[in-house]
Amino acid sequence: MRMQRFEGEQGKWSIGLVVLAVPLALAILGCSSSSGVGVGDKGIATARSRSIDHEPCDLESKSAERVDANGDGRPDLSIVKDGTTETCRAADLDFDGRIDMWTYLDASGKLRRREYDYDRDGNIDEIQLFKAGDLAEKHRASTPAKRLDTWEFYAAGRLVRAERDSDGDGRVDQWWDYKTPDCPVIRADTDGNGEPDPKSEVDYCKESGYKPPEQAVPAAAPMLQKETEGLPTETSNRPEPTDNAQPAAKSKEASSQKADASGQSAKEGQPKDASAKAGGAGGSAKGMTK
Ligand SMILES: [Ca+2]
Ligand SMILES: [Ca+2]
Ligand SMILES: [Ca+2]
Ligand SMILES: [Ca+2]
Repeated sequence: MRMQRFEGEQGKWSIGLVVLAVPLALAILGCSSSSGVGVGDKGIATARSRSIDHEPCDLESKSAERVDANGDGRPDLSIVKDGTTETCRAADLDFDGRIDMWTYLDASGKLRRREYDYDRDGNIDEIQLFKAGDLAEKHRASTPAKRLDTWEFYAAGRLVRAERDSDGDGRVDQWWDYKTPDCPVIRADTDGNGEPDPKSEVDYCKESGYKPPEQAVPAAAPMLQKETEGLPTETSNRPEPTDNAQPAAKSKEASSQKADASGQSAKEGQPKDASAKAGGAGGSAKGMTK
């Protein structure tokens, strides 16, 4: 629910963005780096800095240009320059007196960074980093905890992979690979060793039967949207890698046999076996959840 609002706000602001920041739209070069990244034995990120670091942009600078777009007497857009070159700008897109978007340019005027406050609480919720003018990374705080928990990586404008710290302990515990835009393969660290568990892999579209709507959601949305829909992520209905349909069917059968068997389990070998089977299936499912 919350993320829906999140994306809605983003959509709304992109209108303001067009109005206020069109001159910034073209960009070729940028620089970015991910700080505080821990890398595991297999070369994957296992930890990331959760702190949301606002990059300074001196709005009080003498040379800053201030624009009062709605004529209410306070500036809604401040443009900070180094000499004649713009270095950063801050925009209050909804005129509530709080800055919603910060934009940073490199020395040649190319877009290199953006920061957004989507929910208007004065805290940055998302940092975007650009390389060669293209979106390369989004670092997001998807909860009100004022901490980063989601790191998205883009190539050619498309979300290709994401990392999540779903429990807020500073360790990455989900790795989402978007081989196609709407069908991530999700791996999770459920045993707490900091690396994806071999059996944790979930092909989202295969297992949920989800068919992505054509162009219905922005490229960044699917991962978060799916979560809010409560559809399987790392926790539920995880089949064995060998056969998709089998484990669910087996488990169902086993549990119904277990129900039948209640009260007569000692008499016959068969129900006892089914009961054990059910226990086994339950145990394996449990092992895959956190
Ligand atoms: Ca104003
Ligand atoms: Ca605002
Ligand atoms: Ca915020
Ligand atoms: Ca974690």
